[in-house]
Amino acid sequence: MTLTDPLALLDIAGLLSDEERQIQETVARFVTDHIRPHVAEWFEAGTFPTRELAPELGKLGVLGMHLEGYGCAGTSAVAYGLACLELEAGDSGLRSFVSVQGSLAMFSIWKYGSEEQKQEWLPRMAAGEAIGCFGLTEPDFGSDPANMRTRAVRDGDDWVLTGTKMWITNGSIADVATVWAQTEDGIRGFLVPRGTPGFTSRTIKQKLSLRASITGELILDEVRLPDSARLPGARSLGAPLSCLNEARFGIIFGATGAARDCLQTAIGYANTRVQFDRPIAAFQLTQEKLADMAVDLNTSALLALHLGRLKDAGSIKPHQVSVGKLNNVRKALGIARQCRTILGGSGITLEYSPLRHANNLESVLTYEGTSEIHTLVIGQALTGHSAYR
Ligand code: TGC
Ligand code: FAD
Repeated sequence: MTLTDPLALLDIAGLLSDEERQIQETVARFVTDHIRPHVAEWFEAGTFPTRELAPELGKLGVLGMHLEGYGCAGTSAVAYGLACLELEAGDSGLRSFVSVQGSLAMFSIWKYGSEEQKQEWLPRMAAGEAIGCFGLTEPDFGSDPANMRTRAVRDGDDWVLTGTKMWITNGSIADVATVWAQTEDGIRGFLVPRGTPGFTSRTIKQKLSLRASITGELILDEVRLPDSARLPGARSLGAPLSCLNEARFGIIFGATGAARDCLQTAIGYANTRVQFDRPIAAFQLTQEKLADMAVDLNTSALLALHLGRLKDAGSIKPHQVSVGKLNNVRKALGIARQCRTILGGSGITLEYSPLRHANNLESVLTYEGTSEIHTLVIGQALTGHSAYR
């Protein structure tokens, strides 16, 4: 007997409901039909066909899928996680698009927006007709957003925003940006529609990672906005950080999908590649690699599922999300690199997925809180001491 799916080793699918399995299969089919045939080409060209794919992803129902109302599907957190797993098995850039749209841009409006803001943006964003981005990071403040320089100053009834946001997924194509800025009263969030005078963006080029994803810089030069553009419910740094919990949660599952794709590819290759008159899969050293990776992959998937169940029960804590993000991305990156070794020279081309995934996972290790930051979050939970500054 051979296992075609390395996650079958522990029969993790047996822990899912019929509905969860169905959603996972539907997303997996979408990725097989719409993403796998093209993704290497997009990666090589450094492009992502956002405008074409977004409505398709909207029809699939994955944009803001775990949110209730406003055209969103309102699925469980586990179902959302499984969708992320299948999307990232295709490419981290695809999962990034869906994470940023649903868990950062839409979630910030859904959680902190006014009823008018929700009505204006959420249905169109769920359908993939409008694209959002989330601007927290700045050129000089990544891990430490509390010190951001972007300022929003009151001028009569308006706000005037000035500052720069860096490394913003979908930044140069988004129809609306959720922008976080310092005010006299602490950090606040603003919705900045594309075309607002003083608001410009540019695409960041020459990336070696997450090439099938658009990453941009936002420049706000005295952007004047009415008070109705402010997210009324967002009153401190806790607001953007709470959005990060949502996207980090998706990454916990997503990274596992990238790792599964690598391992599946490596097992397939090892069974057909013959050296010294035997398939390389028959060598003990190869089997040790495969077994170690399968153990890591399956424990990552169990951790993801456990955290998903906690989230669905409404009891998940931010430091628990950090455990999942730290472990599962680190393990996925290790698996992707090890799978590349099994592919030998063929492993350095785009014909096979592991090195593409490994390159992508370098970004995933850094964004949404670096591995060092998540280590410190866990350290603080264990000791009570904050060691960031
Ligand atoms: P600190 O004093 O600890 O906290 C400030 C306030 O925030 C609360 N808080 C949280 N609330 C909800 N969820 C969390 N995860 C939270 N973490 C903290 C905290 O309780 C406090 O509330 P209050 O009421 O007392 O004011 O803040 P700090 O300045 O010491 O920083 C803590 C630290 C380092 C953990 C935080 O700054 C951090 O997470 N830094 C990492 C930044 C980051 O992850 N950036 C991500 C940008 S978005 C992105 O990367 C998108 S990639 C998307 C893609 O393409 O998929
Ligand atoms: P820095 O914070 O400068 O960190 C550099 C190094 O120092 C890291 O190893 C870090 O762990 C370490 N370090 C920092 N502080 C400490 C400390 N206290 N103790 C120990 N080590 C420390 N941001 C958004 O707002 N929206 C987006 O959509 C978005 N998309 C992104 C897409 C991509 C492809 C990438 C690469 C990034 C994206 N980001 C986005 C930004 C991302 O969140 C930041 O890159 C990340 O938070 C780290 O910030 P930094 O790059 O400024 O690194």
